[in-house]
Amino acid sequence: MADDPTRQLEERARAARAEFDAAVSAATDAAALQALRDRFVGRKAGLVTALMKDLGQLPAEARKAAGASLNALKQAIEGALEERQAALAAGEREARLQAERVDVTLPGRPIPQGGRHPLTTVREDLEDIFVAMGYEVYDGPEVEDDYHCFEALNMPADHPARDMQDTFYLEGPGGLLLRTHTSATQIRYMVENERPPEVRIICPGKVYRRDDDITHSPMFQQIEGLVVGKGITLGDLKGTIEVFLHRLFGPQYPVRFRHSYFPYTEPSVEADLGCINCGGSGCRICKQTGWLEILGSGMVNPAVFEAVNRRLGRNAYDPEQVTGFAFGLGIDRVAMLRYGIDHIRLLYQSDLRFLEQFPR
Ligand code: 2NM
Repeated sequence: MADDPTRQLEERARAARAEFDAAVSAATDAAALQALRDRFVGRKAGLVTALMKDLGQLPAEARKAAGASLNALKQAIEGALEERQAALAAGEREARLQAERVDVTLPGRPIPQGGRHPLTTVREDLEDIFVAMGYEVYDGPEVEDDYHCFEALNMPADHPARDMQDTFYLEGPGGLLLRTHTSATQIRYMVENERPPEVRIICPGKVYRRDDDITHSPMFQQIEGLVVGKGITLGDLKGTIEVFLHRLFGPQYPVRFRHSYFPYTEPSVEADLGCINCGGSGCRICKQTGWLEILGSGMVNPAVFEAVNRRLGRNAYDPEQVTGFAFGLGIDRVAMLRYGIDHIRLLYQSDLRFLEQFPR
């Protein structure tokens, strides 16, 4: 009986099944499952495959039942392998979901809220005041040429006023430089104006000078205004400046005008405001004078109109027909006065400890 080949085959099948059952639940990855597939049902060396090959040695009457039983074993093994593979895949997926779990109930990370730079706030306040008076805001390039920055403003190459506006020159052709005042842009506007001689503009922007101390920076910001037309007078200038300063700082401060000199205006007038720090009694801010120098201004020098006319090749701004007034002030200076800032560099260091002190 022990030599009965049918019994022997059944015995080998049982042993294979027992070994497989133990091994399949121990397999924990795809490689282990493939090794089991090779060992039990592999085409070349599979144990069950070998058993099937040995069916031929059985007596014919036993072959059919044994064959069916081996087929069932093969199917059971393949089914178990697939099941185990699915279970491993499900386990991996579950582990990944757990690992990548997001707690949607956690509070959000706050996004730091930015705010307006004090220079932006002041520039926009200035723009609002003049836009309300009918002015157009006009931008121009910071890189300019000698004509727009100096020559048209009645400052020929040997003019001493150029010493106060020493600037930065670009290398290369064209004689380009960084503008020292936004008047350069006002000249540009007059040259490019489609409806001369009527002008009512303000030009805010960055300007550059060879200057560097606690109240001066090599780059600072200016706003300049220009009004040109028939019958514009010094009275218009004074009224405009007084209304402007009262809207900017408050109507409680006195405004006074002093004579001054600029090559591009005649007469030239500086405007002072009663000190907003001490109310006029004298302090460190107003250098004990009770007054703050706020802006320079004047009636446009006819030489400026003539320089523009020469460039245009026609008498678009006829000095016999039109007059104008202009003014300029530093945005940095207004910001320093308004917020009590004692060093101009604070405005350009992007230090949040400084910037966060300003209203959003
Ligand atoms: C100032 C003071 C006085 C000024 C003059 C001109 C122009 F283009 F008409 F010639 N623009 N800006 C001017 C006059 C600027 O700033 C302190």
